[in-house]
Amino acid sequence: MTDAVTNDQWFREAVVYQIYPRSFQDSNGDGIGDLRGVIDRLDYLQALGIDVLWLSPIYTSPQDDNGYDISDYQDIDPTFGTLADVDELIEQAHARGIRLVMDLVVNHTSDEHPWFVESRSSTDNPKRDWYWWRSPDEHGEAPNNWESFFSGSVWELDETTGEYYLHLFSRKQPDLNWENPEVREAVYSMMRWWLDRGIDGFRMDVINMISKITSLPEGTPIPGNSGLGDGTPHFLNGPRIHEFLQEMHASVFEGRAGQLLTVGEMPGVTVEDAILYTDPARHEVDMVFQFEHVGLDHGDHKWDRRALDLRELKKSLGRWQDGLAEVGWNSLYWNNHDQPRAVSRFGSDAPEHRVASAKLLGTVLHVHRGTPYVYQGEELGMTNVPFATSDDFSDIESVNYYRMAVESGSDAESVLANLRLGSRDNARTPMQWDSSEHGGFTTGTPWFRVNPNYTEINAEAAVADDDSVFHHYRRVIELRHTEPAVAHGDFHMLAADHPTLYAFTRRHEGVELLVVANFSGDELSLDVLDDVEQWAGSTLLLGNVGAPASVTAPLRAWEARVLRR
Ligand code: ISL
Ligand code: CA
Repeated sequence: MTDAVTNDQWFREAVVYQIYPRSFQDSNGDGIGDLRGVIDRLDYLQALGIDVLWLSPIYTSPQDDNGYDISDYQDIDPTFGTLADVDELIEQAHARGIRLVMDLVVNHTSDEHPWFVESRSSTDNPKRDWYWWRSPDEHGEAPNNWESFFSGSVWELDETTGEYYLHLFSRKQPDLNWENPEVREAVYSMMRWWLDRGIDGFRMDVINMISKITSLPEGTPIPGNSGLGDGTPHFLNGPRIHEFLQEMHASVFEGRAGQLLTVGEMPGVTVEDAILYTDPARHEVDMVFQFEHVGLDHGDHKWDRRALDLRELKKSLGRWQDGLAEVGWNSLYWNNHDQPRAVSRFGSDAPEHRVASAKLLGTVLHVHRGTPYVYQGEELGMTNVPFATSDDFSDIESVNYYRMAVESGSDAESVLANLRLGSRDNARTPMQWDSSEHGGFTTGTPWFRVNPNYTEINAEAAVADDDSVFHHYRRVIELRHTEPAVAHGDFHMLAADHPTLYAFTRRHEGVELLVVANFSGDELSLDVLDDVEQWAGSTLLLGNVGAPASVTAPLRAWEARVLRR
């Protein structure tokens, strides 16, 4: 830790690794990853050099949305293990210098959570107001036209009382009513309980959706979408969101010893919002996940995919770098459990380019200013999956989209093509550990088929090969720990209008770094940079395709270099 970092900004030098427990490592042969499996792989994570582990939800859950539908926040789903396993994981992680961050899913619960079971039981139940109940409109229909993130209306009619409840996600994920102070205190007290148990913070699921405009106004109609509308302006970054986050901070985090981490997952967040959310003086969250760069290859809807223009990507990420340069802090990610695989999306998964482009992506991302996140398998260059038919998909979002799109007359083949590119299932196939059956993920039948390329792309092979994507990630993570300019330097984008060159500098206390990366399979001269000859005598800190003829030589296919002077 350098002097430049105050204790509560420790995360500027940290790298986070995300585990999707269901797909990481099965330890008991039931085909589903579990906590014991995570414990067994901690040495692997330590070798990679990461500082923080973020676990996707492991709480008791009917698994309608793979654990993002929680029916008991203070217990572990038997699929994953027990509270004793979590205690052991905390201890074993801490023993290796790794902090543990848990997923916090409190915009909604499961419909099987006792709070909701009570709430739906009658209109005068004390927990009725813990969720969003509304009478049918004057035509006996849903209270408004909002479309759910998982297709269809956000409203579900409940027979018990003849009223509708709101669910922004699946009908098994009813939204909690944060207007009710009892709800908020119940959540804060649960969070304190987890911190007391020894965890080091939370990744907060869709946390910028908890404050809604309480009149729930109609959304703007979505063309061709059977009467549904876009409700997001009425619940993203809503009127009381900053108040709620500050209250949470005061009630849960204030005065706690230790180095905690809070990251808010915030679809639709702007740079201006993010400055407010992450300004340390405002005591809200340490950083946010923003979605701008992962929306650039979407059309009007997530499922209309279009080609990514590198200039757009640089413009977007560059604007976030500039916007949070003085106040606040960025999260940096290409991948998570909701996104297709980075190498297939931003790089090239063609056999001749996969390794180089996966390393290039790691290099570019990790040398930005912000805290980088590695999603399981990204450090191996794991790719998208060759899904054949609609039966090959598992995720509720993909399954619902396919059904509704085909029902409403879309061509099944083009729907499938969109799914192959955009489905969250691309990220959710099991981790590829070795070349044995099912990639070493399980000795039983895996809950989800392993990507057939596991025989070639797997951790065992990568760890044994010093030239692998794994060792490149290890080196770039190490760079954040050893080269202060990576964690603390300023950021300056170069050649913003170039279609294939990603180039920027970082400066810190008399040191300057230059990152140059060729997002193409063609050779690329660096002459397009104004003062490239000034870098001729600089040191090559990191490269990805073997020694170049000189530090300023033309970049080969998917080559990336980090220079220092
Ligand atoms: O992947 C998405 C759908 O296109 C995103 O909109 C995603 O649903 C959104 O980022 C919120 O994600 C989080 O909350 C969801 C859960 O399904 C995701 O896995 C989680 O990361 C509901 O809890
Ligand atoms: Ca298991």
